[in-house]
Amino acid sequence: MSYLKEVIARTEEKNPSQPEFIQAVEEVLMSLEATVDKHPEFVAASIYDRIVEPDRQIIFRVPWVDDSGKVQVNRGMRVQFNNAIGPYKGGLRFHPSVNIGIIKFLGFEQIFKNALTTLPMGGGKGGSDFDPKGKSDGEVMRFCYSFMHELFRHVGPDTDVPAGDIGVGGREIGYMYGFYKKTLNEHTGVLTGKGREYGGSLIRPEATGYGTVYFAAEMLATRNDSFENKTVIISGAGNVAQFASEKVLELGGKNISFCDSSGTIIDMEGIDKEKLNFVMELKNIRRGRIKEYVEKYPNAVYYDGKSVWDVARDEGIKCDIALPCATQNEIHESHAEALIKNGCYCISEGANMPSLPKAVDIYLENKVLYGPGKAANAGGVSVSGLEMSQNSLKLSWEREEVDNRLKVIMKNIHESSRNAAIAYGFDEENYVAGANIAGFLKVAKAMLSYGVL
Ligand code: NDP
Ligand code: 2IT
Repeated sequence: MSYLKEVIARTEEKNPSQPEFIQAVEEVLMSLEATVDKHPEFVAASIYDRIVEPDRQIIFRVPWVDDSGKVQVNRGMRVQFNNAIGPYKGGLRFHPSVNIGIIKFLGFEQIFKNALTTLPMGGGKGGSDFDPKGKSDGEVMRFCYSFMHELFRHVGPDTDVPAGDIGVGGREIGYMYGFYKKTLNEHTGVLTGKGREYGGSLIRPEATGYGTVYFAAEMLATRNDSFENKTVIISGAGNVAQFASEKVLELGGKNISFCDSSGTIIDMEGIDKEKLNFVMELKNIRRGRIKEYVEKYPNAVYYDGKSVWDVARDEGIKCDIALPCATQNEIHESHAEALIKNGCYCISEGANMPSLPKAVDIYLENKVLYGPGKAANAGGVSVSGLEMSQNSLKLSWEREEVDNRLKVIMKNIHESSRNAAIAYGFDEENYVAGANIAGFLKVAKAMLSYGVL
């Protein structure tokens, strides 16, 4: 058995019932064989075994009172995975499916993603099995206060800086930041994704979706191609999906889909600015379901209970580019095969680990331009990093300045992934290996400098 397979086997044994975490570890380590040969010092210092073990995991009770006066109890958690290159940094996810294995997979991915951004940020992730869906603003507020009532003692602007993820947007960040500020009597950049009025950065809401499209544009440019006149399929209907759709439109492409966990809409005429504004209002203000899209735009079709990828496969829908922006493991082998058969040749992941390993194999075998999440969706955390910089400087930058920095960062991530792939003997278009190697090397070298800690 190879050295890294042994590391994976040990990790599996120590972390039973955490399939998403093991999947993420396997995906990263299986790209790193070449680093074992080139860097015997990493093996000597057991860097691989150390990097798969979080620095610490905090799990806590979150009690709160619902609108009927009943006491509810959720579980909160924060995994501070690795701070070799900067303070822990990563989102908070509020979704009923959240468990420690999912938070560890996200935290592990975050280490390498953050290293790729060129900014000094370590990896962390947190969240709760709380479901914000169907809750009143008051209930969400009381939950967020209770969550922060414990989390505040573990985070800080130079220690650990959480942000949003699924189920955590501007509203939730506002409640949590307010509670932190009041508790510590301190206005510091402890969270990112804050409102503009109290220290948030322009472009942070847009950053993940825009960045995913910028990354795809970089990949396309290597083949003298662009978004112009391309048909695009997007999954999800939340923060990342909405702003990916906006940027696709700006670059001359046509997005034809959105979905949520209830179903999918397909609009073959394309989702223009007016329709996108409707989706933003529906999802962000009224907090409704995507199904309502077809009531407003009857030429579109709603598929109940099906993901975008199911619909694309079963209806044979053609597209050039796919941007998965919903959740992990949404694209299975049969979806990947159908996408390629129907003409898709570029996939850029706004979500974290949306493609199952078999689907990734199919992309690579078919020479699809494939940007894995840790590279393609790094725009969000990058602008979080820029929000931290602005908070430290006690300044705020203009929209253009932040957007230009975001573009440069996405370009750099694309280039460093490509260069690492070439340097370690992979095809230049193997962004999976390239991103894993480039991210890993930075963190591993920093860990080595500290000795055995
Ligand atoms: P949101 O909560 O804003 O939106 C999530 C969207 O995905 C919703 O439409 C939701 O539908 C759908 N979704 C979530 N879970 C499922 C599921 N199990 N099955 C089907 N649909 C689902 O989250 P974001 O847009 O912020 O996050 C989307 C993805 O992007 C996640 O993978 C996240 O980790 C990743 N990401 C987010 C970043 C950010 O800055 N926000 C940064 C980098 C990555 P429903 O409303 O029905 O739940
Ligand atoms: O997965 C991610 O990169 C995020 N949810 C954003 C993290 C952040 O700190 O902005």
